[in-house]
Amino acid sequence: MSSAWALPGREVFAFLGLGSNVGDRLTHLQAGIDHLHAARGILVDAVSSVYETVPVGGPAQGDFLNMAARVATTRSPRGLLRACHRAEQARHRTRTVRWGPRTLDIDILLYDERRIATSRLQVPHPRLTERPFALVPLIEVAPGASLPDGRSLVRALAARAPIDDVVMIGRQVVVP
Ligand code: A4P
Ligand code: MG
Repeated sequence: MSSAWALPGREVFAFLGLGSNVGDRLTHLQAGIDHLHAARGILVDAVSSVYETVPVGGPAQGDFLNMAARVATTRSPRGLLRACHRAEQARHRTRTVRWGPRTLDIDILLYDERRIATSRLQVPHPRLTERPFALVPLIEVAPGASLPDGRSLVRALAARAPIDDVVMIGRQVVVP
């Protein structure tokens, strides 16, 4: 039985993308997952493998570790974003340059097949379909999923082929 049943209230599934390219990257990712799982109204249901990826955009910076997580949540999209930001802050995330290096970034990639377009939150993440570093791990935890426009994630990834610069690594983050 899914751990989602432990949540009071109506839960939905959401999919998060995590990235780190500063310091002990794997520790930041695991801490991010642990922090989310400990937050009220969020249960981490599944995590992808961890991938080493070449930075896309921004200044010259170190390679990223990226991964994805499926969470069951009773939080609203904004409430979930707040929890993501708190988890980033717990890893002392700073924001200086756009797309600059970061200890931990947690983005909402998908939320219950919904399309959200506010000034603070766009879901699906607006650059998701351009980015193998987000799509490859996401497909591991959402293999049959589609975007709100009906296009499958797998088809979106195939459109980016050949996929370079996204390499699965051996060490893993675990579900708490
Ligand atoms: N925001 C809007 N929609 C969302 C969403 N779906 N999830 C807003 C999370 N946040 C969302 O984010 C800036 C603002 O986006 C937030 O205040 C939130 O209200 P941020 O985390 O402060 O900064 P950011 O992540 O640098 O911004 P942005 O524009 O979302 O960056 P991207 O597009 O996520 O790109 N290369 C590799 N290999 N791996 C990476 O992980 N990440 C980026 C960041 C660039 N290159 C990368 C990677
Ligand atoms: Mg972000």
